[in-house]
Amino acid sequence: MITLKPLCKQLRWLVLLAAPLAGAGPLPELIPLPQTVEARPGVFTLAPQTRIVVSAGTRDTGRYLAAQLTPATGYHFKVKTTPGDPMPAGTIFLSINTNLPGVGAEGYDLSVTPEAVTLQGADAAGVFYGVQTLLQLLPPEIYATNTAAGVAWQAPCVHISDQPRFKWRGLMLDVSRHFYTKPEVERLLDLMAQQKLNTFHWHLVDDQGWRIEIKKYPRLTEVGAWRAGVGFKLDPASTTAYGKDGRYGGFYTQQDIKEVVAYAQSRHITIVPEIEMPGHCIAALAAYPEYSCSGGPYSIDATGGVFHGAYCAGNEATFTFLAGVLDEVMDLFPGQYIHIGGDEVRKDAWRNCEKCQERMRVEGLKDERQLQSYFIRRIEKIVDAHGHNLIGWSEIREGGLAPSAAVMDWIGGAVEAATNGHYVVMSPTKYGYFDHYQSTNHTTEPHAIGGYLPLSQVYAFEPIPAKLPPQFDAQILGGQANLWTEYVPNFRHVQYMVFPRICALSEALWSPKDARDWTSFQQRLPAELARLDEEGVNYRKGFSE
Ligand code: TNX
Repeated sequence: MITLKPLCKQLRWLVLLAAPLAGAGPLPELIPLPQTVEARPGVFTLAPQTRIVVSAGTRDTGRYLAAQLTPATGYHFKVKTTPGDPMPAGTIFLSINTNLPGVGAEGYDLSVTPEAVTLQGADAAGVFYGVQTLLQLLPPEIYATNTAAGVAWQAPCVHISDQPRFKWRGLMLDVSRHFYTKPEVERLLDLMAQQKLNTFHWHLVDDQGWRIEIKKYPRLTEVGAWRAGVGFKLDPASTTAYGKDGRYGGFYTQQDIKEVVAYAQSRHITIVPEIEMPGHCIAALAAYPEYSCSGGPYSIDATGGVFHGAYCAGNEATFTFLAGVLDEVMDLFPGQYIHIGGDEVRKDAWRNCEKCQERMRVEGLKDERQLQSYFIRRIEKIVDAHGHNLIGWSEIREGGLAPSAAVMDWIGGAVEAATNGHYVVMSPTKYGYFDHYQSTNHTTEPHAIGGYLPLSQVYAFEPIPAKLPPQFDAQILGGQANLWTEYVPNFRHVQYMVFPRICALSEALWSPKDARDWTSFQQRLPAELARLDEEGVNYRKGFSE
């Protein structure tokens, strides 16, 4: 009988002999592709005694790394400020170095050698993104939620120098059409951070539901957060978001919001809250019909029809109400931008409203488009006075764009806004609408709103508009994808719509333009899908379209 012991010894010897002789291996399969990657010979091995050594500004990320490594390895890594004497083999050093050559904000320099991992970030976010890359260098099982036995926790030796191309790398989630719980939102933030995205646009209110507690106006959530059923002709069993009384819905308390904001911050994600106005506001009007032109009544209807409701632009009380709402929202969200919607405002109600018409006469506004501009400018003053900036959908340009506003372009206007000195975030329907189908064969897909957005097309997303004169490139902050959720009634389904398209988005927003290559992306994707498998993400299979 052959005993295993001598065989193991022999193998170990072979490995030791082979390691220094072997040349650098193939390039690691990273998404998004870093700015530069240089493969070097050898491997770094995680061992139970591996230490994470942190210096000023990197302790949180050190702890985050230790926490990420524990479930799969079963090791509890020490996070220390000194390496210890003697320095144990396999130390991971995290530090901030503001003078890294060729590396700017959110960038990092990562050097993996057989003895140590040295990760320097240009700032705290850079260290965090370097950690994401380090995790990708390890076997995919590192993402497992339970101890993975028999895995050699090795990372290939490399030198990586990396930084993002764009500073706004976003994803929008609509929690109005369907509601997702706080842990689900936090899970999405985790997954976004792994893709090096840094902006979560939280579409908190719309016609079908108001999802944020506003203490001054409690009916917004008492009434506005609930509707008779799941709606949109969906199977009632497709969701679990039912209240005790059987109504469909839910909302986040202000305490919830604070916790989600902190959770996002620890993952270097800024949350941009969206409070829709002057349209897409039926849920608010169901609670407070006095801020509409007609006085109501309104009820929340989720049949997927077209809505005609808008806040009354002639009534001063409307602005008092919205200022009260925004005051609380701005206290909760520390980020620069407050999104006020502004899309698809049906002007019928304003046309038939005496107060709105009177407002137009007094202010010298020649049509309802200018009344929309007046509305947004008034809100802009409220937002600016609190030290934030306003951002809104393409339509906020109607009737003249508010002076300090940024535009989120979904149906055009980026070039005009950018050349006039406004900041712009690109989220064109053609490349960034994750509510669209992932295949032309609808029989194999869950029912979606329509459209067709395959992975290859997301990958082709170029945020700088072709027609923009290059001197205005810096006005384009970046881009994002939007997940509208009329037909996405649960969080597993959210994952299905987001993954793997978010991987293509990530590379479009992070990697150098010239480095992008669809063939190479397809070759690297299976490794990413293996990571998603380990962490139990419900991504769409069959990604070749
Ligand atoms: C348009 S995109 C909307 C949303 C819908 C979406 C469906 C935008 C600013 N508004 O209210 O959910 O189409 O694709």
